[in-house]
Amino acid sequence: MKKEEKSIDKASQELLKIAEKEGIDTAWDRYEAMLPQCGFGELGLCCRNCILGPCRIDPFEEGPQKGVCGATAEIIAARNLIRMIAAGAAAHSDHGRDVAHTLLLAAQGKTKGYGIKDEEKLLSLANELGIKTDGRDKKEIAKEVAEKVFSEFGQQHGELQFSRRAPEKRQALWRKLGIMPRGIDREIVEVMHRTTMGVDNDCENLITHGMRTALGDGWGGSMIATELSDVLFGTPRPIRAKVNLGVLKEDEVNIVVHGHEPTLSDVIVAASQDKELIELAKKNGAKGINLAGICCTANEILMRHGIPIAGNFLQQELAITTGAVDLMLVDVQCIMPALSSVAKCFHTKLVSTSPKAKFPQAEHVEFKEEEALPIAKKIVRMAVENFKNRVKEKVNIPKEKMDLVAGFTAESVFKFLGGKYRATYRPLNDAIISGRLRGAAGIVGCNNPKIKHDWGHVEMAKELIKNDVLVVVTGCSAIADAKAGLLKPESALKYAGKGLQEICETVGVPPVLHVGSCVDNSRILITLSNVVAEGGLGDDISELPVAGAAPEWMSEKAVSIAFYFVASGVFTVLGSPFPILGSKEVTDLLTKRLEGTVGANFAFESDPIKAAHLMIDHINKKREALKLKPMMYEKVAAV
Ligand code: NFS
Ligand code: SF4
Repeated sequence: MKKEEKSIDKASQELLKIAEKEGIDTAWDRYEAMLPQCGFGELGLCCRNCILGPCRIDPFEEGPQKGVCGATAEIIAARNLIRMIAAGAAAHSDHGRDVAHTLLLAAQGKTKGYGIKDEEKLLSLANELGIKTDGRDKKEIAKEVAEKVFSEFGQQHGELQFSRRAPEKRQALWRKLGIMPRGIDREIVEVMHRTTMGVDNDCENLITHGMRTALGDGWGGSMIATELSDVLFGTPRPIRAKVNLGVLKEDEVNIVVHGHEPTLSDVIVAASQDKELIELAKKNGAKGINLAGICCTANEILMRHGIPIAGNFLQQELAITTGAVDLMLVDVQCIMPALSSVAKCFHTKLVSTSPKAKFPQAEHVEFKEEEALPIAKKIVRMAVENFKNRVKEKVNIPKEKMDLVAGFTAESVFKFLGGKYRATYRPLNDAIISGRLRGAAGIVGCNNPKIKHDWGHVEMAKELIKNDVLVVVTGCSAIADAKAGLLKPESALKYAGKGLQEICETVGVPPVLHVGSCVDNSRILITLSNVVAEGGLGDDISELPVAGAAPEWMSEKAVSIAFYFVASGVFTVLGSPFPILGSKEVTDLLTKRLEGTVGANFAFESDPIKAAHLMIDHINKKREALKLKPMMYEKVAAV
């Protein structure tokens, strides 16, 4: 593979050249070495769930069609898929649990480094959760909020609190279908039970429970992570910042934080601004301390502090390859085990911090919320002290960096659209109803060397905004678009259709709105519910002219996200198919029949332009069903 075929991003291309010269393996090389990848695995036809096996079903129908226990392709593919949902939901939800734990400690005054930043949000959450607020101390309220939220994880019956935010019609449908989540952990455990040897052997029944589990992520674990992070670290507001490897600085100590949980990254922001440590950096010959992020933890501190982003998932090894990173600290999720060997080629210190995620060759500095700030300072000091070990000749920082605006939320975007004094979705709904906006789309998820880096995200976003579809983005997708300049308000003039352009100009927002990390996909669910509640566009999410996509997905977390969107009624297109194509029945269920139950299907399409048009067609279909006006600026095709 030539470097131009690996990534559309110039900075990444440049570093891939250096990696090749220096003999450093990257994910692209390891992917090529892995080819051809296992066909059974790709199609979802292998099973290791018991030791009668491992078993595999022959897709050409010449060899065995059943596992030793008698499991068919249908059973095996569905079981494997919902185990992916369970893992993804567990990752998001455990993150949410940790944020709740931090809130509890902060409320008890047991932490160094955290407080309650958004009191207004704390109070509104307390009201929603039925917790008294009148005349009470905010710490007492926060304690009760944290305890209430904790109980949602282990709850055995009833319904998750935040599921009430969904339109009533949707809630009723979930109850009717038996997919209203009861407790976050309970649904995940039940996936493991149902998929162990000899339990649930009906692929439709398995997928149905998969949806319930995913809903427990989207309207449970992830939403808890987002809401409580806003309380603890502040609700984001529109903010300017910079993105790409060019944000690293030749003359400063460069610290890169990588992973997911804002509990760590937020306090590192504070430590990196510590006067004493900055003085120490200067004594060591650096001009200052420069902090940048990779992956979702980067999005967390970008949204709340405007900290620059060094790159997305496929740039983690490349960041170290610049030779300019003095310390990379990681917590959990999406951290390639390969990082330790790349770091060995440079002076870069790799520091792991979570008891849940250790790396044999990294230094481990365990992070504890109780001692957050002192630990963060210790790590920053390690970086400062490592600056002198940087080898000048090995430093290659690409020039590329791009301006962006981020920090949109379900609360702030539409405060914006409604003008300064009105927090209302009316203008957004009206823009859709009048045909100025066609609809909206969420593009989310990862990078994957199977698809040219960033190309899937950027081309899809461009095609959608060209067709007057407002785009909201999260995770590594947001970082891809940011690097391509799509998160600048000016990009509306360059790329957006006339209707969307008018809206962006009036309100001063970019045509692609960055709403946060992957757990912040919950902000999209809230936004969709608010749009329904505002009125004029039907009474369920499945009636809205909206669609979702994950063009470069790779993580199990993306499977859970995709499922909670579809189960909430949003048509969702994936760049790579789920590993289920070996089962005709499961494929048929997911791509054709789910619409009959939950009101939305999946589609698989690797070409981002074609995928965008699947979304546009879907949006048009929904506009027609709602009998909305024709698009304002669309020429009627000549007969
Ligand atoms: Ni989401 Fe974030 Fe990126 Fe994918 Fe990984 S960082 S939680 S999983 S790779 S978008
Ligand atoms: Fe094979 Fe069935 Fe055991 Fe899976 S559960 S490994 S298909 S015998």
